[in-house]
Amino acid sequence: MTQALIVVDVQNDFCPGGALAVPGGDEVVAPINALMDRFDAVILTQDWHPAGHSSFASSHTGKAPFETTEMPYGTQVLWPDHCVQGTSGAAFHKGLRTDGDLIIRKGFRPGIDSYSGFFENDQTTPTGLEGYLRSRGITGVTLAGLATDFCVAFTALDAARLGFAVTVELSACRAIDLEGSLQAALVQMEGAGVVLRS
Ligand code: VGL
Ligand code: ZN
Repeated sequence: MTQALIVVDVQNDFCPGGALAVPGGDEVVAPINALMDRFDAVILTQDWHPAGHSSFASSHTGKAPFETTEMPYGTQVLWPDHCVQGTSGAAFHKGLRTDGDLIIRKGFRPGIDSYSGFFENDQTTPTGLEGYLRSRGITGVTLAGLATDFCVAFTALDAARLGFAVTVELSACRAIDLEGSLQAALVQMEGAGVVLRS
């Protein structure tokens, strides 16, 4: 089996001091760097929003971060402004190895968020990652990065649905954990056949 490591959103805004800091977010850097050499391919995802993105609470009058709103594609959590294209918050953590094969950007369409590296939150608009993996003959993916309960989980669930063998390296992930979202994500991933490694 040809195996890819997918490194999810290890960016400054998700690390301590960032706009949407995930507790312990920077602790994933060293284990992820160490994992990279064990894979046939290394792909990094990068959350990459235009200013004024529709997933930002600041784009919705009367809304605060971590409240939700209804979008045409379903319920959307509203976030603090984060990972704005070209800003230091959108850059990868400075300690992260970026000598991977592909960087896939997501969340760049103003009206739609994209947690998964495969499909945007309407679950139909593709990023192109599936085609890349298939044309390289990759059949198994291992995921690590930020955040366990959002972008890692959505990417894992899409990968499983697409027929890839999926492992999540939990020790190289950290969660946001909004109102039980971590536990819910773990249950969903297990139900989808994702191997959760601690
Ligand atoms: C993420 C919320 C908003 C993530 C990205 O990387 O998990 N979470 N944008
Ligand atoms: Zn985002």
